[in-house]
Amino acid sequence: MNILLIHPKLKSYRQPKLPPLGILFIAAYLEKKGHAVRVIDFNVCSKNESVNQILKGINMVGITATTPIIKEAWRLARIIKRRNIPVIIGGPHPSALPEESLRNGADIVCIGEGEETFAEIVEKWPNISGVLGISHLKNGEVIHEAKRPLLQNLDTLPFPAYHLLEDMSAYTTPQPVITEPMRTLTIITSRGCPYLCNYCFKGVFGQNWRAHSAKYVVDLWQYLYEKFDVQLVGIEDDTFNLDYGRVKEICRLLKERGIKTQWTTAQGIRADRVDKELLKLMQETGFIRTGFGIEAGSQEMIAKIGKSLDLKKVRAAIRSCKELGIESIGYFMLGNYGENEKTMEETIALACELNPDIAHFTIAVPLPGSPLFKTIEKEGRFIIDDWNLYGYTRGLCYFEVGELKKKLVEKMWKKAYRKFYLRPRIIWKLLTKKATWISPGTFLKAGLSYLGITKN
Ligand code: B12
Ligand code: SF4
Repeated sequence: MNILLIHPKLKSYRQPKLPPLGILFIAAYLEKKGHAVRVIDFNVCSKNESVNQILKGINMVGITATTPIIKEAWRLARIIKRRNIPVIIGGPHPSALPEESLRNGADIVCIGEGEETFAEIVEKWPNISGVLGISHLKNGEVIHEAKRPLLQNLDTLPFPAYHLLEDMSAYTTPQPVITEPMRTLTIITSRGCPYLCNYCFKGVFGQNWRAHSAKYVVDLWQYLYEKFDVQLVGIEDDTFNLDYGRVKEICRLLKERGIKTQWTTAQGIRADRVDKELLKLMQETGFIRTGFGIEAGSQEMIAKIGKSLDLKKVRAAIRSCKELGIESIGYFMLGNYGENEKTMEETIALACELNPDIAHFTIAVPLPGSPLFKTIEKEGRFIIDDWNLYGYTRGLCYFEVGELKKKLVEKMWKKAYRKFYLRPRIIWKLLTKKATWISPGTFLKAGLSYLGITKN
């Protein structure tokens, strides 16, 4: 079959441009089964093709979607369906709310991991009843087939089909504003997470952490380094360092094979599963920057949001990064359930005390399917219902509950950025950083929007 896989354009705000790994894994799996696959990432697509040209000879289309791109996915699905081509939508958002996508243009929704599911749909089409892990319409009625068990051995998956990316040079580093541009590709080395943060959606990869072996990871790394001349590898795992021994082994293999890339763990690593020795080893293999998901300013609030993280270990991890010269990014969240002005002040104070190189403050987003969403449904009030606006970087408040009001949360968000960044030593640090001057316009724009002076 000729299959087209699409990553819809994110239109409502700016984000780093990273390869759509979900559909790249599916593409590789389908290619291995003998199908011809094309991938279009509308976030970087520069070709000027008509819809007819794009869809010529295509037998089936798959579209990936998170919440802020789901409406664009539906728009594309409706255009494609007018040509009688079946459309499957998958990814986190439709996995949480499958019926909604079936009512808006999808023939089938894939819930959870998509490699085996998509391959089976292709094989059985149009007799898809009984395919595990899908929802579909039968005579206008929604049918939810049984769940598909998660893949047990991730190493059986072929490498994501990076070779199908139409313009590899268009992808940015995970932190484009603060990083000098260089050939970057991202990888994901594990799936699932055992923690229980209330704002997180876990309906795709579940609760059990499954990882590619160190050998698979370094084979992939070497492939990107040698085949595509990658200079920076961005690890996008939720919890890359859950297994301390695996990280050590990855570093050992990187050294042994002489792979000379820089690398980062921008999504964040667990501060409680890293120490100076490991960070040093990582640094020796090109590791330059890491994020830490800290989220709240007191141990009590951290417990309330289900995060399970010892702040003493966060302090130690950031101290080690500073001592070694590894750049650190602190992720902090404001306006989560159970917060008030005092707890948000504590978060801002902790950010200033820890003083990572970069602090990101986000307002809690009740992602569909997350525990937070369910709590707000029961106890609070959603303020924003347009999925296009669901994103952590906007500085918008999404819900009100108890004493937690929109005005307060948005005020605290602006205060957080101003308090953290408008300190002389931080301004000096930013102004003396080479990356600031590579694209001063972008830097200024981002700065003004984060300080609440302009819109994102
Ligand atoms: C890297 C990452 C990013 C990167 C960008 C990724 C990209 N290329 O667009 C950045 C930092 C820019 C980012 C931004 C955002 N992200 Co993000 N991100 C991730 C992260 C950590 C990894 C994504 C990834 O590569 N996964 C690996 C691949 C293999 O998994 P996958 O994409 O889910 O694909 C599998 C299945 O979903 C399914 N599938 C996917 N698509 C399709 C399509 C078809 C047809 C089929 C059959 C199956 C299928 O099969 C795939 C293989 O098994 C995930 C968490 C996670 N572990 O997945 C969060 C996650 C996807 N992000 C999330 C969110 C909320 C966002 C933002 C809204 C936050 C923000 N900053 O504003 C934005 C949205 C941006 C956008 N363009 O959509 C949520 C999404 C929840 C939701 N309801 O949509 C997640 C799940 C985190 C979480 N646990 O809450 N993100
Ligand atoms: S936010 Fe990160 S640590 Fe928390 S449950 Fe989600 S993936 Fe796990």
